[in-house]
Amino acid sequence: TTRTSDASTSRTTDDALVRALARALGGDDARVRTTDAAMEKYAVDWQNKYRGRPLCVTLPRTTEEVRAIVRLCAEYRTPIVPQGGNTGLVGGATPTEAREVVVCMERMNGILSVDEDAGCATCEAGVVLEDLESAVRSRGMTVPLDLGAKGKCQMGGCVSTNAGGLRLLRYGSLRGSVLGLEVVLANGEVLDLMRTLRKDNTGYDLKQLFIGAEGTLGLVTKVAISTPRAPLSVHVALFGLESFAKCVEMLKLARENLGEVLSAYEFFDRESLELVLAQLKGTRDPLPGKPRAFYVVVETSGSVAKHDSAKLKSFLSIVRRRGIVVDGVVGRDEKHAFALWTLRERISVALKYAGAVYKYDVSLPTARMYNLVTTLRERFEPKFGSSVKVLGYGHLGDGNLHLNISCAEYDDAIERAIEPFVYEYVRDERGSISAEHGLGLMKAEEIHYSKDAKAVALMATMKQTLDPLGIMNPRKVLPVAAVRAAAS
Ligand code: FAD
Ligand code: 2HG
Ligand code: ZN
Repeated sequence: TTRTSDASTSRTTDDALVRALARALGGDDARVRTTDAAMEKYAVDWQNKYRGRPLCVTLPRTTEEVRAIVRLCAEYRTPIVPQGGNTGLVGGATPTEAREVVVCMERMNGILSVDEDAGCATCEAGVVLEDLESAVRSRGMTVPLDLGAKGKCQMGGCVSTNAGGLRLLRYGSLRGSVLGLEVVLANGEVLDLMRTLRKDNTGYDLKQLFIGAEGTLGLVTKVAISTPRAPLSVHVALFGLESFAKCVEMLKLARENLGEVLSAYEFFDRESLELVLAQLKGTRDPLPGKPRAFYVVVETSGSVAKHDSAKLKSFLSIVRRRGIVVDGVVGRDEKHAFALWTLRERISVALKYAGAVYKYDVSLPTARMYNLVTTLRERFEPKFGSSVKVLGYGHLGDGNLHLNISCAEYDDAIERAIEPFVYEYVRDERGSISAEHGLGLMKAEEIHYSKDAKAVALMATMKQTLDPLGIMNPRKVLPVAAVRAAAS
């Protein structure tokens, strides 16, 4: 255990730590927050589902200050919760009840370099994704990552969750795009892996350990990322289809016929569209008339508009001729394309407005992906009727389903109907219980559904090596028992 059990000793120690942290951050009250009001936005997650009671919230400005915080927390055996934009969906950035020190990176938001020749950028971990995108866009480049939370999520948070998002189909995962990292380790040392090389085969690729580690192995303080040329021509089309099988059939045809210009292939079901239309002002049914069971957003990105639109046109005529799509619409201009994208990108925001939501982010064999949604609907219908809505949408081109169960309030009976059923279903399909959001607090104890015991034990050994005191984001990612076993 990292904390003493005696309450008064514990309080005295806590006070001493807070005072030491305040000194380390130059006595700036705004950067070591201790009141409930000042800590509120760091104590609760984006969905309002997870809440903790942190000892304090620290807002370092430099790597040196991060080092000082980590060293003090190690000295006082007090857990650290790294936090970026706090948009994570699995409770990974939320403190627990254990009086932890939140280290929020929002003040480390400097863009350090943008290199057009090499096609890469370096920045501090607290840079907001959209700010980095604007900075590189002005030089004709783009960040190979885009997601609905771009206005708030930070580069350090995205790296730490290995966020996937809407461009993964085009640019691959962050594991390929991140070129370098600077990390403050649990003992307060700085691990300098800040290179911008495309190729570097000197030993183990240590930065990969921190990509997707959800703050359990160290604190990411700087990021180097490749920034490809921004596409000169972008087209967006939205299709209405009658069955999920047709969405899958069309994906194959899109890969075949759009080839190198295909940059996104996203789907959502009618239930998702209805929720967006009901919850988000200014949204309109893209294909008014007969409701379709499924919608697919196809995006192309290339360098010659004429060439790309000719390809899209020919693709449209193929899918129409074969009776795969019922109808569709092509974005007339940037504004229209943006409106089409909104229908897909803002489903999670609409869900948040609609009440409580149980979220599952799974990888499954593409062709059978939607069976999980229909199976759950059948499970819910007799018991809960229409009070519980089951929605399916996601990154179809990446085999990633977002299964969301929306209801008025969180309810144990509903949760019991979902879990462990969903996890067992995914295990039996040899899928993954976390395609892109991570395990965080929500799924730390469920990792065994996707990883065997040996893999989990090896992860715990790595955790023990890098964080022997167990102060880096405890109870996240790995089961408590596995971490304990590795420590003994
Ligand atoms: P946080 O939520 O603050 O933290 C996430 C995790 O990383 C936590 O475990 C935290 O402890 C750790 N962490 C944060 N910063 C650091 C750091 N500097 N060093 C070490 N650890 C750190 N995800 C996708 O993959 N694809 C999507 O399409 C997508 N869309 C989203 C849309 C919306 C509207 C929302 C709200 C979320 C979405 N997400 C998506 C979830 C996704 O995980 C986050 O948006 C993003 O990756 C988290 O960044 P953040 O800065 O908010 O991190
Ligand atoms: C998306 O792709 C995000 O929209 C969020 O990953 C998914 O809220 C969700 O379940
Ligand atoms: Zn997603």
